Amino acid sequence: MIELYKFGPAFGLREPGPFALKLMAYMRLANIPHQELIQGDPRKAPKKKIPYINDNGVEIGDSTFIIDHLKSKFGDPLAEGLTAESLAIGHALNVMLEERTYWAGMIYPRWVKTEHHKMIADKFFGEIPKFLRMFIFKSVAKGVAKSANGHGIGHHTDEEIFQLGLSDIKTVETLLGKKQFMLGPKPAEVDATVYAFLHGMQAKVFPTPIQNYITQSKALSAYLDRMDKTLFGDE
Ligand SMILES: N[C@@H](CCC(=O)N[C@@H](CS)C(=O)NCC(=O)O)C(=O)O
Repeated sequence: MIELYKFGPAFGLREPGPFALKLMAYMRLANIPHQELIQGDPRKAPKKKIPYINDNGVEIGDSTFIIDHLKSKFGDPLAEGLTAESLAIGHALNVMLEERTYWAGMIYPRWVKTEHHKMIADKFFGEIPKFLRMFIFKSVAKGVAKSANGHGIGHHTDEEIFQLGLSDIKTVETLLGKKQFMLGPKPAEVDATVYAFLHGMQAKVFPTPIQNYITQSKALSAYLDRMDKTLFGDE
């Protein structure tokens, strides 16, 4: 049985790591039998990031390469009936959410802004004694802020960052239109990504203009509910 390593539920989210949630969603949509296990330490992962899988003793990191591996083994049922153009739209959406929206809507409000640091530290670093916890957390958060500067997003103002993220979310909303799922009446691979990132950004515990937009949008909220039911039923 394939083992999927994730952080595990936190902050009222099914999974706080959007890439792990994307993979959980993909494996459910593609009906791939697997077991989900908790791994809170990304240093143990083959690419030093969560998620990763262990498939019969072979560890694979990075959600995109993991999905490529799963497709080579189980086929690509989620692409059935879709045109090359639809798949290209899915690909573009994937890259937008993973490479930009993620920074504006998740990394920046959770790690760079300081208002939620204590809560995150208590949740993720709860095993570290209290007197050391904030010290260690701050040094990790400093590293993340440095990555945000390396990415470029960290150099923008608060207003500019949320403006970028909001334009991405509005693009998702426009492309969804009145459809049930992003590319039509059935969920496709891109729905795993869209669901995972929207789910993470709508978290009440991290209020942002993006979080507010998603929760106020009837279409996006209904989409999230529909995806959640499809993936988890009444779980
Ligand atoms: N490209 C990777 C990104 C994974 C990723 O960024 N994971 C984050 C959590 S959302 C992580 O493990 N961060 C911990 C770290 O960098 O130490 C994928 O698609 O799996």
